[in-house]
Amino acid sequence: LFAAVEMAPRDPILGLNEQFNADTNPAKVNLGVGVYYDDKGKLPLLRCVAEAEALMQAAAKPRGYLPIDGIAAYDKAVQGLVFGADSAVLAEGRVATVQALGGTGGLKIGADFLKRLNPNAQVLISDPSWENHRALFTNAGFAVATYPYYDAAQRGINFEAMLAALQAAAAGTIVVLHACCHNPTGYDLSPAQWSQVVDTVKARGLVAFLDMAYQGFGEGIAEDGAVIQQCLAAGLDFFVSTSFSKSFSLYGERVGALSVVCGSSAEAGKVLSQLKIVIRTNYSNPPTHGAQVVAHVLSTPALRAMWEEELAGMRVRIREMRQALVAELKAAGVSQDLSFVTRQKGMFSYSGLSAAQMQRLRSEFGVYGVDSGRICVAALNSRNLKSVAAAMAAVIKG
Ligand code: PLP
Ligand code: TYF
Repeated sequence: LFAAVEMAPRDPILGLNEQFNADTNPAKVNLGVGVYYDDKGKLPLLRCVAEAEALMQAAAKPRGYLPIDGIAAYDKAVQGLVFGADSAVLAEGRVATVQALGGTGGLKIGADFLKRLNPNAQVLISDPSWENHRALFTNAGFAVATYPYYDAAQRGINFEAMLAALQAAAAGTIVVLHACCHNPTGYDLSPAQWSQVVDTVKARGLVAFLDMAYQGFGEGIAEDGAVIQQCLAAGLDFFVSTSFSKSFSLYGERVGALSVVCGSSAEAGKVLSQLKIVIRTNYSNPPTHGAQVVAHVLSTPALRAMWEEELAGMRVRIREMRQALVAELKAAGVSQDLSFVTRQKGMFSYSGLSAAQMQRLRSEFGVYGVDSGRICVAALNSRNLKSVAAAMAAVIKG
């Protein structure tokens, strides 16, 4: 039966983890996968999460099946966070939100629904993008192409080319956009650039699918979600996937959501019924624990304030690491201007290093980043910073 099965390629990023784990270099540093570690190099358990769990434990409940679309209080809390609690679109009942298995699950439910809705649409993702975007929409049955994004020479975004590609896209084209903290480059659009993108999406009849996996890691919760307000103001129907993996440090709990903004509450009701079919025929209904934690934190003022503070702490620490990395590289004798690292947002930095340089970092120094030059700044800390900077300086200087 399985004689003809071929070995599938490893995930380029998760595969790096296996290589890292096998490396016996005691000085090894993992800057590959996008995970936030604290200054001690530990994966944090947020205090707001621990407190919510303690409260839940004290009032432990039996575990029945959840509704297909998840915990109602969770979906409502997600809507409040993403769209603003007193947003008109919520009062009008125009948003269909379902609990999902992480941000990936939200993307997948959206992709499967879109495939039923508009099977011949093309999907455009940024060049480059999170590799799973391509894989996920391809597996959902779509033809996936890219719109220009990263401009290596400018150390930024080739915005004119991006906009031109969107202007040339056929009506109905699904455009996957990183709402904030672009993965992998770290370069985000300015509010004025977003406004042009939103206008183009509207004028050309494109379908915006916003992937929000890092809300709160860029400038702040509201700032990072500002593009959502622009889409609402433009009157678009659009998709938003939400991930709490990073912002709650709940990676393994698989907590996320999909929200679909519709033209009316009647439409939202019908869309929700379709999303439920996608869910039912894939995994029936979602798990309880992580969503209960997040719902609890978001809807309890004291825990919510604690979360916002802890999230701000992560954001500020990453920023400090960006500045410190630039300073250390300079101190290590790198003469080129690397200040672009501090203009980037979120967990990642496109360092500009070549694949050969990234491979040297791994083999000679035990510093693991992605061959594209992407490093996870959120894995730098005051202990490993100097050795990482020294290794990077060595390969940059040749
Ligand atoms: N989208 C982007 C851009 C990501 O970087 C990630 C990272 O994991 C995800 C989605 C998926 O998030 P999750 O782990 O919650 O599925
Ligand atoms: O880009 C990253 O590192 C994170 C984590 O298939 C990740 O988004 C990477 C690859 C993958 C799933 C998650």
